[in-house]
Amino acid sequence: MSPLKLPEVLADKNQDLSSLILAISNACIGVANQVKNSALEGNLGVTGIINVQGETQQTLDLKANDLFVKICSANPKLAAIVSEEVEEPLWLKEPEKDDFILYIDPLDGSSNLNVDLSVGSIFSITRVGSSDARCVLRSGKHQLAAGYAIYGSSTMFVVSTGRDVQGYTLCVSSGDFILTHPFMTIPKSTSEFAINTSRARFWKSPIRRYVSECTAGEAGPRGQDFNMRWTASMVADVHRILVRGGVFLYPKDTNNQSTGGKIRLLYEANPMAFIVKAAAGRASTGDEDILSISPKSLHQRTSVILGSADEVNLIESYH
Ligand code: AFP
Repeated sequence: MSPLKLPEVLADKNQDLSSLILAISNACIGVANQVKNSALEGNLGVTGIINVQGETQQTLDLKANDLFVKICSANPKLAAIVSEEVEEPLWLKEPEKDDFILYIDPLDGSSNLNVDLSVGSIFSITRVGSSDARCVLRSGKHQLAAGYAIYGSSTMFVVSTGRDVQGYTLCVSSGDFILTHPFMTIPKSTSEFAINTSRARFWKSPIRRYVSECTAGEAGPRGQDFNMRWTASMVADVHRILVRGGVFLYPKDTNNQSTGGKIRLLYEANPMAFIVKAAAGRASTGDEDILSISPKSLHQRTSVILGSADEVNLIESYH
């Protein structure tokens, strides 16, 4: 049997949703090319513009955003796009029942670009709200589909419509996404964690306790040695967790308390929480399920602890 391609797997699903997912996958192929050619085309480096997050935009952040908008806005059922790079929602039409809203982080981990490390794109899709069609502040429970592309040693597109998670690898010669990682499942337990330890002095006691117990190794309370990885791209860290297990932590700490954390809720935490849950993992703030958070603002940030279920349960119990 020949290997399945993305359109074949989506063929028996909701046609409107499938065609939007296919448009997103095409945008990701375009972004993969932008990333690969960035040094040759003079696209490395910053624009000089500070985005709504107060962060310096990289040239490719904007180019990737423009590509998503160009390709996805041709979809007749897409009413609005919410992007990390744009302050307000981009309305494409008067929203109608059954239309979609697309949330994107067009290029996650873009500080990795100049050093040739993995970056990615993250997306989430909901329907427009039934009571207020122009309200894009929808909790993660309303997601119909979510996924990411990772631009690493290969380009992969990982997508979930809620029941399972399927991973496709871009075939460089044909330009097709081929199903290479069917039914991705996060192992329940792990001995690997991911956190930026340079922030240790800001951590609150539950995180301090968890990490110190892991680093105590076999002689400590966990009775086993742990490994640590941090790539500064959530896509790359979550992808590793989907493939071999682990836990990712970007907690609210005493330094980012006023903003609620670092990771953006609508286009980073929600889609990753949706995927992780569909892959048998868990995603929490430490105090509550990420998918239950009612967003108050478009670029809201949140605490994120996600990955192997046993570890997330343990960290939650420390809160
Ligand atoms: P960008 O999308 O602005 O590049 O941010 C990436 C990110 O939000 C997330 O992907 C990483 O896990 C995190 O930042 C890394 O943050 P630190 O640089 O604080 O470790």
